[in-house]
Amino acid sequence: MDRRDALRRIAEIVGPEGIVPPTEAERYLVDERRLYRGSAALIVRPSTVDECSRILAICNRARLGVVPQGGNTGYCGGATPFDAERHVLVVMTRMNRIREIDPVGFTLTAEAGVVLADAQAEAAKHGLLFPLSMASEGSCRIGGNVATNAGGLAVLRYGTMRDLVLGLEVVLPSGDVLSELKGLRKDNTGYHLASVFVGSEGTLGLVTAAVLKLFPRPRSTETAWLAVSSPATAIALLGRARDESGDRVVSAEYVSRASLELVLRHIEGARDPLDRAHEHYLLLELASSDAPAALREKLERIVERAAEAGEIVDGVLAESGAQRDALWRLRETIPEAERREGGAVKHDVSVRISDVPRFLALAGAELDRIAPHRRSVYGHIGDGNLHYNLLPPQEDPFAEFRDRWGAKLSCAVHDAAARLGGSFSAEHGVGVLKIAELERYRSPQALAAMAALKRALDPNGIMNPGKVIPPAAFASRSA
Ligand code: 2HG
Ligand code: ZN
Repeated sequence: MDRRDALRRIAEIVGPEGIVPPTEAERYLVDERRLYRGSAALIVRPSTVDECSRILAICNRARLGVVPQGGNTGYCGGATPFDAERHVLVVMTRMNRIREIDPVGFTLTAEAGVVLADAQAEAAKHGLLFPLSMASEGSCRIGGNVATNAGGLAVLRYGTMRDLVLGLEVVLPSGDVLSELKGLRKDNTGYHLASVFVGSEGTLGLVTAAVLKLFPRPRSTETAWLAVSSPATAIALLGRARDESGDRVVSAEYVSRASLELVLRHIEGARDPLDRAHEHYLLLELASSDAPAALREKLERIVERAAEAGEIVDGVLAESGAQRDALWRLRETIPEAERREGGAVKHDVSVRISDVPRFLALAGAELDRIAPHRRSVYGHIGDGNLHYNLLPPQEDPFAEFRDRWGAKLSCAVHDAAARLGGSFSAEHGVGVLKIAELERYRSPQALAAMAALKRALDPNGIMNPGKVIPPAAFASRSA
């Protein structure tokens, strides 16, 4: 089948409602961070699994690339098409049905285009919790969460998306539909195929639906904004809180003074909850099915003991839902504040939790040798995952700083993580942005295994071409 013929047939399959006209293409072709401006031969929004299956079968025959996209909130260009002749961008937003909720089995079956916040709200309607949570939850979609193995703010307690997926429905590159939506808690019948697709960033198949794990909804939540003497004490405090609360900690987010200052400067209504400035903060949240007073008492006791041990220098406990929201806003708007400051060279590293202080010392010393910069360090310290973001010295233009120093600085940050056995991408994935890092930091054995998997499931290389797998590892036959 020739290219034009294939594109015409795909357009017929989705019908006029499923075609994105060129006048509306911009929002799908430019990524969240505005790092890339892509191009595609066709942008379609299918509305059924059957349509997806027929589209992929045609692309496979005509050797057209298929680029899946959910909410387009990714950080690494993984959902951007890059070929105006041969890439079909498949936007999943019309497939947004919640197919089933099973309150006895604690599961929810959602299509790929369901907005994360809508899945959370549906669970809440039934008195249940879907715990995946992040600043982009109002626009990111379940399919993208699966494809990138999304992390976010409650991983410490509930795990990443991989831990929350019980099964998937996936359209394979051939157009065949792999349907594994049984929602079983136990099923050791050969390979766990869903796991292969979680985090594969659309390079192996098109995720169309997922069975997700739900949890009992906590009856009480307590939140504290604590100034700590160092990141090491933040970790000690987290250990204490987990232990003394009976493992009720849901989130432990580190915020450096520099990051908070960006928020105070750029985010309307943001104010420092403490009277004096401190270098390091921990946003700690506990949740449980205890009565609210009991959980509050637990948190107060933890804070008291931590203060006695010198771990906490100052702090506030949220007294209301509104205050809790205000504290979270200080953490969640850091990326927006960085953007308004002019931009940052961003990193998403992880190390073992106990190695976080060593990582900070190693990376800091190395960066000081390379170039003058400002650091905005924050993130999910409870997962050993920090966003170690670098800004130019005040008044210097960001673009110049990025072009001159970005690559060197990033290499130093990633090398520091690698020296401690850490990761260069803890939760944002690889996409197109971090392929060189994948080649540099993952072992030849791991790269070969990934390429073998790719060739086995997608022999014509049509799925999200040019993403994740380094071109050298998958040289031939790609779309
Ligand atoms: C967060 O934790 C996100 O806020 C974004 O993962 C991190 O913008 C960033 O560097
Ligand atoms: Zn993050």
